[in-house]
Amino acid sequence: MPSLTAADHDLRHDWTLAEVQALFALPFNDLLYRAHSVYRRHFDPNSVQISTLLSIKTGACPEDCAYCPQSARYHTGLKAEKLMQVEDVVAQARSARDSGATRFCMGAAYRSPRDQDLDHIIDMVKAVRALGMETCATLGMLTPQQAQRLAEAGLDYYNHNIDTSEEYYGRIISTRRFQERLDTLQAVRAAGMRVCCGGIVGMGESITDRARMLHTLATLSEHPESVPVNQLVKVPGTPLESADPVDPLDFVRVIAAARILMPRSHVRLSAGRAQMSDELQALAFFAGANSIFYGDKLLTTENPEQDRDRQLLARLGMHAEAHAGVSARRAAAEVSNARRRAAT
Ligand code: SAM
Ligand code: DTB
Ligand code: SF4
Repeated sequence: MPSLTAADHDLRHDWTLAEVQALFALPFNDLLYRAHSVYRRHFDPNSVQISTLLSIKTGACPEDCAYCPQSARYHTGLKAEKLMQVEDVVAQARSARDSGATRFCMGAAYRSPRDQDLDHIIDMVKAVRALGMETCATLGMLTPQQAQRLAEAGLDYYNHNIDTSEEYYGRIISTRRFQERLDTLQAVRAAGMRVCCGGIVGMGESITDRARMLHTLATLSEHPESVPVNQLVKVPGTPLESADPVDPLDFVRVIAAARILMPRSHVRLSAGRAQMSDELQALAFFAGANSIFYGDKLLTTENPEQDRDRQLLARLGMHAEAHAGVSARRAAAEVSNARRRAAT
């Protein structure tokens, strides 16, 4: 019988909460050393997966998520917009592809989509896929039938975040239960789509809450293929507008712990990068983050400008990860363009 390698031993689904808490209690350098060692056994540490987001339906959401500028309950000055036309979405996806993104993520401010909206979104998924990009959508809660329809349309990933620990969830959202998030994740898996699921750091949660959130993800029977770690973007008008800032080193600890717990997943350094220094982002990449949102906007808030990101990746000697449908040649050309721009 072939013997198991260290990489095989890294992958576990039976983590205890005490083990996860012990990771958070490690001295920073010990945690980073361990995370980076795991990272190198599973990935090229100089490669980063690049996604671009588009808000296809903005604002007027009936949910009360305390972090979210799109909830109808808060006065954030955001202009609500109806579901976009398919051709406008395709034009944005093409431009994201031409800038180097390999995955296009369509976000809608729904509690759950209506079936007639889903018809329209399915047309978007098919059209974006036809551009040779991976597709992702985040539309709120899905029924098993809706998940099945999206999977049949060719949707590659579904994003649905648990956001925080089950224990802290009620402090952030009162209009749905944590278990409902898990039910949708189950429906997405059963339909055969890949899962993108993570959370937010900086909502006043304790370190134990962060450990519990990662413990929930790392003990799913299959780890999410993509784990976005968002730093709260404090939007004026939301209940969390004045939340205490996160210690940047504590943010990196969450990335490192996610890397160790889910070694084969892409860990995304997600929202909040516009508020981070290049050095902090570099540390997050060292700790095992290997995916970013690229483009000047997230859904409704700012992301770093594309030029700043190109320069950062070039300074770090990092390159865009190609996916099967996108030629490695185009990704390489993108990196050499970025290097050229950074040098000028
Ligand atoms: N309505 C759908 C839902 O809630 O699943 C999809 C869109 S929602 C905007 C997607 C995710 O964005 C949320 O689950 C949350 O993790 C993240 N998010 C929203 N507002 C944020 C903020 N101000 N800072 C950081 N992350 C945020
Ligand atoms: C995720 O975890 N973060 C993204 C994406 N998945 C959908 C959204 C971040 C939103 C930040 C606030 C905004 O721009 O509205
Ligand atoms: Fe609505 Fe999603 Fe924002 Fe919650 S996070 S208010 S469900 S758009």
